[in-house]
Amino acid sequence: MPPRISLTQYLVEKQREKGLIPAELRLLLEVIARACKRIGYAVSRGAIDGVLGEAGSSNVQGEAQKKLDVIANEALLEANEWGGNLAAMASEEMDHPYTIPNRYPKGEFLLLFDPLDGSSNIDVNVSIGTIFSVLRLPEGVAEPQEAHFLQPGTKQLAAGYAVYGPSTLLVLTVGDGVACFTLDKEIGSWWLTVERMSVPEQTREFAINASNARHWHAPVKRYVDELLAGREGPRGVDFNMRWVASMVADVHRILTRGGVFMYPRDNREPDKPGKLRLLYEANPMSFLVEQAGGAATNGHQRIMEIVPAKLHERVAVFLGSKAEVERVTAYHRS
Ligand code: P6P
Repeated sequence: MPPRISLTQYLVEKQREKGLIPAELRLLLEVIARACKRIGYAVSRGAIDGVLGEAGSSNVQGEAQKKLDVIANEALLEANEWGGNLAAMASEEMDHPYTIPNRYPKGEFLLLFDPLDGSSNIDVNVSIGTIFSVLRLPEGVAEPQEAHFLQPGTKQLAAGYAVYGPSTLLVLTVGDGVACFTLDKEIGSWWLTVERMSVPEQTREFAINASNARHWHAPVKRYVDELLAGREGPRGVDFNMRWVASMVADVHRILTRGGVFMYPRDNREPDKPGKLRLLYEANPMSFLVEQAGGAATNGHQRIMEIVPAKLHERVAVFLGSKAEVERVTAYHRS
């Protein structure tokens, strides 16, 4: 058995051989990975440590926070505030960006995260995860403001997620493909277990919350109806459906074996562009999927080219196997 490569070695090699990431970014990614270990441990303790259930508070989205949402958010803040790599952080769980306290040095990066995605699955023991995205603070900015986070996804330096499932995995891109690391809980190391994840261009599997079907716009209804018609319909083959309701789990399945993930805007709230957040859910996942050979649009354009107007902006999401994303996007144009 060849020696396993650790996350640290993988990042040092990206830094040294490809000059892809400066040492400060490598250090930041290692701190994030360490925080994810801590979050995964808290998640695994569940009822034993009394961390299930509601926190009794709500977040900027007006959603009731779970205790573990708050624990995960605090774990990422505490792990990242002192290292000197970051200028500020933004989280689904905080109304406004968190500026690094003056007692610590500020760095050149901005970190955005959904500390615990899929919270509705926490209390029923279904996989959940942490999603993160790294941007560079614009040149010459001394005091980071919300506006400095409003960069298109193409500006991301790195993105990834941890999935707390049967295994605890870390999936990461720094712009040179997508790697998957598995946590060895005995010694606390992240071992490289998939060097280059790849999304098959074709798929027979789709993911959408079908309970919203009566609210979908026509292009989505046409696309999904054709999938449901299977071999008797225009597609001529049968399709399978999965919906975990944890974006991290659904995206990991797609990065592993292909598929198309959809969370479209619909008529429930016509003014709402979608449910998922652009900056710390759709953009990092789009970066990963594109780096793995897939595609990601909002039905009309590449998600990573959208210039955000607000920190907690929402967006429609169609991502995964390129042939299917291109088809459902084409239906929006016709
Ligand atoms: P629904 C979890 O709350 C989340 O933000 C994503 O992780 C997931 O894909 C989606 O919402 C599930 O939404 O409406 O099916 O519960």
